[in-house]
Formats: sequence, structure tokens, C-alpha cells
Amino acid sequence: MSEPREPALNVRGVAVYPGLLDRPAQEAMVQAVRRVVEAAPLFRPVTARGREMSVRMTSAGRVGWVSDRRGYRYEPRHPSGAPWPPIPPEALAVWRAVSGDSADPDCCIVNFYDAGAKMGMHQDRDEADFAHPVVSISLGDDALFRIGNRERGGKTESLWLRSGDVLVMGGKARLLHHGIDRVKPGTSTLLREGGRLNLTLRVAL
Ligand SMILES: O=C(O)CCC(=O)C(=O)O
Repeated sequence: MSEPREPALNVRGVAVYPGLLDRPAQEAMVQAVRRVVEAAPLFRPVTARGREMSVRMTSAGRVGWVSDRRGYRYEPRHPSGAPWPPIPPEALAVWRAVSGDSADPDCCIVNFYDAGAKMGMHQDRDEADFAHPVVSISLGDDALFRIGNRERGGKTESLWLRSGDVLVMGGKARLLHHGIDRVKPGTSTLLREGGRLNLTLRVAL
């Protein structure tokens, strides 16, 4: 990982560090994610209304994020019943470099987007204390990230997130709506089978 400079971009208070992870750091992160996925396989969450999400997910840490007919929540175990694996040290190092938070995260959500996957506009609000930021790491294909407002609707701004980019949603940006409109296949050679991985680190409890 290169030394974090001042964020090169500030979009509505979201701090974006383009290319914070160089290629070797991205490759190490992918290996770390592979180990997480071996212990806690990706699954396709279902919304409370019974709709399958297009993104596949898993988690690492003391708790992981799950969604099913009972709704969204953090759980201490993967749906298989196994505890989540620990947060990879590579991801913790990114959090410590950019979060500005004295606490360490207790959850690292791993999202996998194949060519057709996206994530609708939402707020990250299942955590106990919004004083802690959310740190997000992009790996693999480019993704169109949309940032909105605290309230639903209104004008939005979009930016392409590329492999190795890191962003921090904290302070007044912590509860902004955001989502992924689409992923552009074939824009990165990082993942053998293509697609995009996103890691989001949070203090959930
Ligand atoms: O994939 C991304 O960059 C965004 C992920 C996200 O919004 C989330 O996990 O809440």
C-alpha cells in the first residue's frame, strides 16, 4: 500500500483515495479474500421482501452482515452456522491508514459483483454508532458508484471506482445514500474470472 496522501477527491464529504493499493497490494488482498471465502463461502442474500440480491456476499470479523426474510442484521455466524473468519490483516492495515478512527472494525463485508450485478441506493445504518466511518476497498473491474443524500432521492453524483481505490464515508458523509449502478466487465485483469470485489470495513457493534 502506498502512503495515504490527502484524499485526491472529496465527493460530498466522501474521501476517495484513487489507487491507494498498488498491484502487489491488490493481489495480496485478493489472496486474503480467497482465504475468507474458503472459510465462509459467498452466498446470495435475500431481501425481507424475498428478492434475491444480485451481489454475492460474505463477511469476516466478529460479526457478519446477513439478510433474509427476517430482514437485515449483523450475526456472529455465517448462514452455515460457522463463525466468520478473522478480518484479514491486509484489510485492517487499510482501515488503520485511512479511517482516522481509534477503534478497529469488527466486520468486513465482502461483496462480489459479476457482470450483471449491482447494488441499489441504500444507507449503511445497521451499525450501533455512526461516529465510526465505513471504509471501502475496490478490487477488479471498474464500478459506477453513485452518491446521494441523507434523505432518499434528490440529486446524485457518480464516479468510477477502479481496482485499488479506497474510500471513506465518515462524518457528514456517513449516512449518505450510495449504490453501485453497474460494473464494467473486462476493465481489470486482477481477478482471473473477472468481476469485482468490494470490501467494506465497519464498526458494527
Ligand atoms: O460495492 C461497493 O463499492 C459498495 C458496497 C456497499 O455500498 C455496501 O456494502 O454497503
